[in-house]
Amino acid sequence: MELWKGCLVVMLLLVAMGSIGEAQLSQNFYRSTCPNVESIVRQAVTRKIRQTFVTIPATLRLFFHDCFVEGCDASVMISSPRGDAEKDAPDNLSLAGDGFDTVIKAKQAVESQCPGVVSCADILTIAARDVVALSGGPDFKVELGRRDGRISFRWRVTGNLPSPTLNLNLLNWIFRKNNLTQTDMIALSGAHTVGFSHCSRFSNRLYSFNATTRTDPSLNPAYARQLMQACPRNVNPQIAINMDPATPNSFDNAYFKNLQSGKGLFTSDQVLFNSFQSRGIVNGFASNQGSFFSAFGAAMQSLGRVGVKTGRQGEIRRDCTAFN
Ligand code: HEM
Ligand SMILES: *[C@@H]1O[C@H](CO)[C@@H](O)[C@H](O)[C@H]1NC(C)=O
Ligand SMILES: *[C@@H]1O[C@H](CO)[C@@H](O)[C@H](O)[C@H]1NC(C)=O
Ligand SMILES: CC(=O)N[C@H]1CO[C@H](CO)[C@@H](O)[C@@H]1O
Repeated sequence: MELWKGCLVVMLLLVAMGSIGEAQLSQNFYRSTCPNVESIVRQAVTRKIRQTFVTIPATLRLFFHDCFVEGCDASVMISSPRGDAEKDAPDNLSLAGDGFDTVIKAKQAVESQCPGVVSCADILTIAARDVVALSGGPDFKVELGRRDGRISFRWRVTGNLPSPTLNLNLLNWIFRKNNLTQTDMIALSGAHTVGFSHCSRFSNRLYSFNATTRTDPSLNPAYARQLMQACPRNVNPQIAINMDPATPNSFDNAYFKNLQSGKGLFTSDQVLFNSFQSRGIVNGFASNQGSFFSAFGAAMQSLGRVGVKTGRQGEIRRDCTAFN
């Protein structure tokens, strides 16, 4: 009898400890501490988009890069005088300043109403959802309660972000490492329906594909000519082109229709249609925008859970670009 009681007490204790130690994200995390956080961020993002469209792709990509390196913890936001922070990695050339600026402005707006309460990681998460919703995409729910990280190193980026030359197996592997499925990976790649790419990221497909073929034969020939015109061999490295040649300014399922006609910009885009294993999902998203939108919302929620710090881990940064 005594033994039974003892066991029960120990079990209850373990259950209680589990629920304390494992703080979780939730949709209404700031219900009592900053109830208007989502409308404050939405307003700041709307204002920023009116200044420049680049806000949309820049913020969305910033969220992806933040989550895949060190988890969704705003580590990518840290600026460093020595050039050794996460944002200083070679991939930074492509992280447009407007994404950082969006988060900084939204944080200022939030701080003026709820000082010291909302993490930069959560503000980036809300802003990434908002830019999708404000460009014609789905308006999905986000989970909140992330804490900001205390680590940001350039060398920690290496190998964690997918390169545009990856094949399907490697893409699946790198997303799987982040608890994301192949369907998540394909839906998230649909983010390439907005935004820009520098010529250097795909010029190998135009001029130096392999020993026998100069131009990647899986490129639509008319599209290949168009790309060569926009990106001649010795192009200015600053030049960037629309990734979705059909509807570059709206978040829609045109990306998947482009893949069906050989107009995927990167190898990592086109391979989603060219591989038998993933083609069915691409065709599904191409023929039904609603199914793409719901898969994208679900995948963004899973992306937003990657490596998060919660409870008493990390900190609530005052300034998103510096540790407290
Ligand atoms: C599947 C693997 C992925 C690869 C290999 C990849 C690669 C790239 C590359 C090379 C660029 C061009 C950067 C430049 O030259 O400026 C780019 C742009 C972009 N990517 Fe991805 N990406 C991937 C997945 C994602 C995901 C999951 C998202 C977000 C959910 C995303 C959002 C974007 C956006 C919005 C841009 C445009 C950025 C801008 O215009 O400033 N990408 N991506
Ligand atoms: C070059 O690519 C083409 C098309 O994928 C392929 O048929 C050919 O075998 C490749 N050649 C070499 C040398 O890899
Ligand atoms: C993936 O999920 C497992 C189990 O929930 C978790 O322990 C792990 O930390 C997650 N990995 C990432 C990168 O979030
Ligand atoms: C704008 C910016 O931060 N550029 C840096 C990107 O990273 C390279 C090194 O990889 C630096 O030399 C640039 O200054």
